[in-house]
Amino acid sequence: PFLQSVLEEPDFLAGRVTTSFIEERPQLLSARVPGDRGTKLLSYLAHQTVNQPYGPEAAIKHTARSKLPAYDITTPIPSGARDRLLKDGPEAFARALREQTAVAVTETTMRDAHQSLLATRVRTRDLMHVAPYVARMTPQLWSVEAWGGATFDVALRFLSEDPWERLAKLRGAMPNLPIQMLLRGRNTVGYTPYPTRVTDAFVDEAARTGIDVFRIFDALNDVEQMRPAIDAVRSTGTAVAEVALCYTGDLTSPNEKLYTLDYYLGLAERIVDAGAHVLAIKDMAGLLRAPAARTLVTALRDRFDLPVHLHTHDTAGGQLGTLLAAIDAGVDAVDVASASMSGTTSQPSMSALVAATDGTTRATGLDLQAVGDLEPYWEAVRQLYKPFESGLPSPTGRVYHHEIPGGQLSNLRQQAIALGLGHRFEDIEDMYAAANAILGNIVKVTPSSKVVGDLALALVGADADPVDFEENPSRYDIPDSVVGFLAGELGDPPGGWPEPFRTKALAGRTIRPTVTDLSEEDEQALLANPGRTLNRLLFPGPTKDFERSQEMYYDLSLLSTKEFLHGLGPGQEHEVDIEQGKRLLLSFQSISEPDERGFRTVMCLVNGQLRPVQVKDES
Ligand code: PYR
Repeated sequence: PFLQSVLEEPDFLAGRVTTSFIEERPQLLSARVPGDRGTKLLSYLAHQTVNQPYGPEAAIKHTARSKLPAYDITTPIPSGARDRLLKDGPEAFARALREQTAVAVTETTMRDAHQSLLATRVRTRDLMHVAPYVARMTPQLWSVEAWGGATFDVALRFLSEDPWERLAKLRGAMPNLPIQMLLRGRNTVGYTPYPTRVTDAFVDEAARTGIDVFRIFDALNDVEQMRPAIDAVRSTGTAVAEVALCYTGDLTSPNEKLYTLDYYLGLAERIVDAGAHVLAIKDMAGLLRAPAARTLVTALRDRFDLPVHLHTHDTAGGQLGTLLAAIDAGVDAVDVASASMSGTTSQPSMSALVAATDGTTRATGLDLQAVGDLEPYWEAVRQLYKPFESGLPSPTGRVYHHEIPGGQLSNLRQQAIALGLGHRFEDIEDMYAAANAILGNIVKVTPSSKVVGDLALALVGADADPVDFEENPSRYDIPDSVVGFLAGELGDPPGGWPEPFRTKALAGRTIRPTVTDLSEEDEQALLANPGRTLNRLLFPGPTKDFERSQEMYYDLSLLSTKEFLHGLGPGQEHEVDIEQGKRLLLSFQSISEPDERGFRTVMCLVNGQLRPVQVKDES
């Protein structure tokens, strides 16, 4: 590569070569780096090619990009809700939402839809290909939910991507649309509480990088657990604090004793007092039936002057009905996903919502044709990520019994399969309901849902009788998350603690201490490099894995998703734009039999030059 760079040097080509030629051109010596980058990427690709961790690639003839709409994205971006937010500020922006007639729409495909259908695996480049189209073809959106929730740790853990870079890129591509994130209160984007200082730094950095709307919730509906996040968002002065009440149970049922209308109104009052700009109903499992939506939305809007934003999952298949009932009752905004990424554990379909409200006073303003034109791209993206499909082929009414949130239902199936319990999934669903009852009929959403799920898997795995477990918990291994929950790590559950079970279960167990302060070194690091430091503070292990992957394989986000998942296809030449104007052509010629240590030699070609790469066969 060094020789090649010299041969391409303009002065060299023009014959202007002196003895100080190299000293004056240090870049020629660092020109070894592109070669290294190519080899690093090749090592990864060769590994995927040999080991096929995601199985053989689907025989798809087209690329996802070929399914992008026929729309000229060099045209100027129309103005949108973000322009109004920047001009008017969060209070007036929220007030305008409450005053508008059209039902406002949040598009969740870039976050919750793929979190709930494809194990959160959609990569930044697949979001970035469509983002300029979303900005131009659906400028009427109130917001695009594109960050937070599980996307943060999945980026570090499985995609070798820095979540902050994703946000910055999306911000650049959709300057007219508010980007919304899901923030788990004190748990930020993690699974246990972090010090308030971490929440503050996280919110600041997220707002600075591109978040306009923070949807904040707490997994036990404990307002105190959300307060630091609400304060942090309010003190940005520019971002919207949308605060959620998590919906569970069935408020229209005469048998509902805990999660009643009074419960939700009391909770909403505390949320409003805490300083919310927008009130969200977060129906994470899709339990909010149409009549309950009507009752709840009407009551919330009668009692408070904040706008109400409804989020649901279509697990049982009927949630468009819930959205329409809520719209009739005056709900101000709703969440939907592109039709090809909607339904079952995801949100209801955007096309269906637009079609159902067009011609009414509450029409969304979105163009049904434009919304439909974006669907083939997402359908093609979904094909690419087929290895991560949840395995839930159809709606399920069993959700009204087990109450498993959409995002978890798909995950739990995969966890069950990994534990060899895939064939007993219905037992796990039943045990989840039993575990919830034992833990005190709690709100179930990340991370409290993980607590219930961990317990259900442990009990089914141990063939335990839930009645015996409840009576004699000291005789059982209890997952750490469950012990932490019972110790109060996540806050206090709405129905109080289940006694005497709790005391019996905690007796003699080690409780992990909660960290409330940061070290002086971490404080300094937060000032110097907030994004990188937050990655480390929130997810030390995955951040290390991410950094190691960057060292070993360079920047994997440069690879197309087909290459990233399946490696190099036989007889195919892959183009990788390693930097502006620098393209590598990669292919492989042959793969040897494994040697005595189990290594295969993959004969690769980089821009026509042969490069043998050794790969351990792990298959
Ligand atoms: C999350 O916390 O990621 C959810 O989607 C609830």
